[in-house]
Amino acid sequence: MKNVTNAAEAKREIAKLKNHNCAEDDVFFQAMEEVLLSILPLLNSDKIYDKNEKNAIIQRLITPDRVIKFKVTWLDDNNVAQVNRGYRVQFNNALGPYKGGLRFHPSVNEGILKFLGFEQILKNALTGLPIGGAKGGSDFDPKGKSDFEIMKFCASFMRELHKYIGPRMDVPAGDIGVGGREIGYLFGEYKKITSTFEGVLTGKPFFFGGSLLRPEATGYGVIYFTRKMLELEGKESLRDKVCTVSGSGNVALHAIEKLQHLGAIPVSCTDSKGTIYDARGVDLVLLKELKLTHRVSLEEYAKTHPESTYTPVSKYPEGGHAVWEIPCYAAFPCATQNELTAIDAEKLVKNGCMAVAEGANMPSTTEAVAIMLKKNICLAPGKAANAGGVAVSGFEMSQNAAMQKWSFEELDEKLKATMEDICETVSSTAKEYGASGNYVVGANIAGFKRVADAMMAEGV
Ligand code: NDP
Ligand code: 2IT
Repeated sequence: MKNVTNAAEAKREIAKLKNHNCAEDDVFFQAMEEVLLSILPLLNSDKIYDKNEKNAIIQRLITPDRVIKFKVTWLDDNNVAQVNRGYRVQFNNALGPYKGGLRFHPSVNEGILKFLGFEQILKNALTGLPIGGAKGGSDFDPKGKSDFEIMKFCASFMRELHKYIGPRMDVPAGDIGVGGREIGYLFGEYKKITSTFEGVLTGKPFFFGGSLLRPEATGYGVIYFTRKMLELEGKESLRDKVCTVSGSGNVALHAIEKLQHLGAIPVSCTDSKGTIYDARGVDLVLLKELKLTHRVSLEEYAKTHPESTYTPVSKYPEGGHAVWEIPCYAAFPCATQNELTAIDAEKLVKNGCMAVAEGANMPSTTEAVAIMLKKNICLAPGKAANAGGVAVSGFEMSQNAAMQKWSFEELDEKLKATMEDICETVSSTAKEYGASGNYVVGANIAGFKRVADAMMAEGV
């Protein structure tokens, strides 16, 4: 891709690329198109990134270093053989070892992992830590599986994955469907195969090499980022404000927790089956018990709190989501990609929402992003707002390498400083390139520059 200096040229180049990829790549193109279109102010003003044809920097950035695909076979509790697909997309290691989560969800395919790996390159660059970008996972569905089945699946997945990872090569972590339990089983198998106890995975349970604050890091980080963004944009703080959150997994639970610490009133959560709206504020103790201990549907929440409302997904008209209809000061999509559509964005605007901070990766559709930016909602893109998770993963790598354990308070201070630093960098970069207040442009340019500079310095 050469001489891309305007939107039409960028779109033409993307259309050409599409011919060489598969149908599963829709979300990958969505992520790539957002980045390429929003870095145009940089490409136009600093010709070394684009006009210097010798570098082919964009073409190199959007092509993964390698995509590893493998078969995962395991025996279920009835001793019946099961087969899944495993993947690791090692996208770019210009800044450091490949780093990024593993997702276990029936929807997982190569296109989704390419989109996530691509986003991870720029996100990891924004943290300022020496980590490259990757993502992996499987179409395995952990829901309804026994602990023993999860263990057998993880062991089988690692029997293949271990060949491609290492503390200086590629360091996976969690994502949807992969938490401390799964990381524990994956780590146990890696240790058995290689006879080494090393920081090859992050998000490990604390008592064998994990970092304090890693479970909380992504959710807390989103709120630290939002607090700083509201301050920089001269908006009112989150205190006493009604906020909506989607998801009820790792990111959502800790975003809700930090909102409560700051005196905000998070009133919602969702899962794949429905939405809870609890106007008095979410009962986080109950929610954690339902989701972390019992792993049951949110319908159970309404049984304990009949004054809350449960809206099943099936009862909601196509193209919109009940959670974004609730009037709020700030909204936090923390479940999955494309969960906030144009219809939802219009509702947020109509209800006077001031800020949207993405805890999930690419939760807003392209159309929703355009609407929110046009209507001056402060939009914190996922690659900046949710970078706290991978940042504390980076801190876990440091602790493992130095055989040390840092305190919760020390890590929390570092997380806060990292999120505020990312926010300031993103904001000042947007200003520098004539897009003041546009955090999407700021995040993409700031992340891209760091990676592109390293790639050029390292040669072709
Ligand atoms: P979890 O598996 O802990 O929770 C995921 C939540 O999202 C669950 O409530 C789940 O509902 C819901 N969800 C998942 N898929 C869908 C879907 N297709 N439709 C509707 N709801 C869905 O994952 P995390 O909290 O870790 O991840 C959430 C998001 O945050 C993802 O986009 C992830 O990539 C991103 N992220 C995660 C980080 C981390 O450190 N964990 C770091 C940065 C970003 P149900 O249980 O019913 O499936
Ligand atoms: O999307 C993400 O940043 C993650 N799932 C966390 C990655 C990591 O390596 O901690």
